[in-house]
Amino acid sequence: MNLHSSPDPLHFETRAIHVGQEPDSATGAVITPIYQTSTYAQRAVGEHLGYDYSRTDNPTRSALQECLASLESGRYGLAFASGMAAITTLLLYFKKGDHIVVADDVYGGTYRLFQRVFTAFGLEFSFVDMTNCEATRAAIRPNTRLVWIETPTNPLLKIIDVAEITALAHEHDILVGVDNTFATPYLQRPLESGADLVMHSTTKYLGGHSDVIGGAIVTSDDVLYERLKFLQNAAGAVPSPFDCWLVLRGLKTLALRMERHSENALHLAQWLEQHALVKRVMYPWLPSHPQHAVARRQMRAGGGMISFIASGGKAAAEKIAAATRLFVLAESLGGVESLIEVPAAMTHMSVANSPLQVDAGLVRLSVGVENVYDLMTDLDQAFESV
Ligand code: P1T
Repeated sequence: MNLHSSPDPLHFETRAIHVGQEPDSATGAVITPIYQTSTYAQRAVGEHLGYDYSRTDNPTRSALQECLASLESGRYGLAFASGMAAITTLLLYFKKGDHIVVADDVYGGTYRLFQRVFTAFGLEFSFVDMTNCEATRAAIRPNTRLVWIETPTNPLLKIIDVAEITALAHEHDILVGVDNTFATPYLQRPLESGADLVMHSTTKYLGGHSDVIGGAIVTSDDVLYERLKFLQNAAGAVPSPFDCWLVLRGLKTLALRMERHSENALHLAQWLEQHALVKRVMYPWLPSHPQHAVARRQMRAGGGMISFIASGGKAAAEKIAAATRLFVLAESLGGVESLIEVPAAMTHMSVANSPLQVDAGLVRLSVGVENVYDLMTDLDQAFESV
């Protein structure tokens, strides 16, 4: 099967199943083998079949990288050992004195890496509300090299207009990177809006089954790719062949899962909005969401993440999170099973006492693909514990 000679571009669902995953040329295995090897035989010194050492390249990883690139409408994919490893490798692209403008509501670990690790190496960061284009413009300095977007943001689910912020950054020759973990390429493709690179925690929806930690970067920029490919090998934060295989398997059902995650989440968000014990619901597909219009333009559906503020603050939030039976109280997101957490005390502990601090009464749901009525019944009984 030669996917590249087809006159018609294949659709997303088809590419997720086939790109980079042709039957194995040696055995005909329909599923990409797990090439669990660290090294490769050379016929003569320097004469090999394209692979010499698995930190540099591995066929299972190559399959994943090719598929990810295709799904994000990019030319090149790079896989990493975690989402944080992907961001760390990207930051090695910059040098002392470079300035990065960052969305003011990002995953707590991203904030921690920027503020508590890379500032010590001389990188400078400004955090700004990127739903406000003028505030973003004001944050740009002569030494700004990167604008870092997360949309929807974690955990407040703010929607940043990628096309608008990219146009602004490009006026100043600044690179734009988008953490597309929450939306996935099924719901939005930042490279098509002009962004220079897309990053993922493949731990989440791309893997989809809460059984792997991984990360990725996709770009179409030759210069950026060559340098990041060099850094992937030089710094060495690469995923194992088995972990690549797990993510590849997850990708095959990404489209189906994102449809159901989004359908279930919309249903629950509408129900939560009517609930007496809920002060505010944040979900991009609700008309009450402040950037609802941008979300409708930029995304295909609302995704599987909901945040809400419980009436009764911290105590109520923690009681609800401890009382669910189907929603598992745990960090992370994007798996087939539903999860519940309290960001201020869990995923976003590292932003406590910072300007990015989140409301202690905030509850975050990762809505899975279970039956939505079972999920609603579960939340309803958890609210009774308050
Ligand atoms: O956990 P890791 O694969 O290293 O990915 C980090 C990361 C990066 N970007 C976003 C938007 C994320 O949500 C994460 C990880 N987030 C969680 C573990 C969480 O519960 O929010």
